[in-house]
Amino acid sequence: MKSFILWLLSHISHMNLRATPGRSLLGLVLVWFLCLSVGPALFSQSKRVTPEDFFTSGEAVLTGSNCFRLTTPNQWSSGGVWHKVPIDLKASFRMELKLMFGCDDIGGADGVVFVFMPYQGMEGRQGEGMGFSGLRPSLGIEIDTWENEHLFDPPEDHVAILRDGYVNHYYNLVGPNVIKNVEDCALHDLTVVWNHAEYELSVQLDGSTIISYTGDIVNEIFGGRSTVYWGVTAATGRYFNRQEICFDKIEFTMPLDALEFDLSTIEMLKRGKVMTLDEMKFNSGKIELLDRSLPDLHRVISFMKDNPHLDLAIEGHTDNVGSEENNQRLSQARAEAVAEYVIEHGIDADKIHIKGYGETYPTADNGSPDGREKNRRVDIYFFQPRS
Ligand SMILES: [Ca+2]
Ligand SMILES: [Ca+2]
Repeated sequence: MKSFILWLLSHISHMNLRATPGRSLLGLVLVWFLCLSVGPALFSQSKRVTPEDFFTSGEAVLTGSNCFRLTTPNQWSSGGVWHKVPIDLKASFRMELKLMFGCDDIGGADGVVFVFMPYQGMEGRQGEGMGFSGLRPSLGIEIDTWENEHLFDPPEDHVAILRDGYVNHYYNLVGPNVIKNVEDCALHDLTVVWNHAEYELSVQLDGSTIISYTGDIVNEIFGGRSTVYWGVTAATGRYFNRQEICFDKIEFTMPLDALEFDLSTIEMLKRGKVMTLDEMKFNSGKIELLDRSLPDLHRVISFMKDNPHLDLAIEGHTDNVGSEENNQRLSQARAEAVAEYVIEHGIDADKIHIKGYGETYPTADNGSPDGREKNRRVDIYFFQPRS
């Protein structure tokens, strides 16, 4: 559907240049209608996480390919595992993990908290604090396995959504909700879903929704800051359990216009380095942009908006299938397709310089399908125009 819309957009923009006012009006109405029907452009990315994505605090240690022990089965143990890269609450996400709460139901403690907070490297209090108490500002999803009567804990294992490091249920956002015993030596599936459009945070344990909270977390808890770190903390006190976590999968649904190049790429681009847009590929003989090219295009657009003093050079290249002449035309048309998309998204056409190089600059062997795909590419670089 999206490629169809892009195709139509590119044809309509040609139409607007050449057609009568009546037809271009029809074009605009069509664009408006299509934009309404698809809603905001989104980009989904699903990622398996690896231990290198996290750092640990306290007594947490890596124990398997994707698992960490958070606490030892000893008194006053605590540990945390934190994702190194923050997430943006302006985008929706889904995280799948597995938690082990220990083997001792009657005498085991204290529980695990899934935490969002704007700072890295802080540790909350042990025991009933579960490594979360004292972290502020913060949002926490607790799975508490020990009843502390003065905190209004129910006697059963329970879940609640907490804020600002307060583990007392008098101050919680939602809960406490009683759940079945989880101190059974087994790994339990925990899924945390943030629906940015609905402001809804929901939590599933072993496939059932156990708690959800709807609220403007960014403004009400983090004072307008949407970029936060996330991690999991756990602790023991006078009573204890071995508590573990295994990470499985993180899935992000970013609005396209929230995408940016990473910092090292931005530095490289500012220095004028030529970059091949890895995802900017084309089907053989075709000029239409593929859906998977859009995230990189939006990174280019966002870079240009942040660096208005720089111009953009777009260079199209092809493989060696077909005649040289045809490839020359094709490479020019591909560079133009990229330019059109960027211009449609608010970049001044005067700042864009396009050139097609045909098949003259291959970067890979045209003898293999992989090599040919690599050669059907678009290179870009930014430069300071002469005034
Ligand atoms: Ca229990
Ligand atoms: Ca407790």
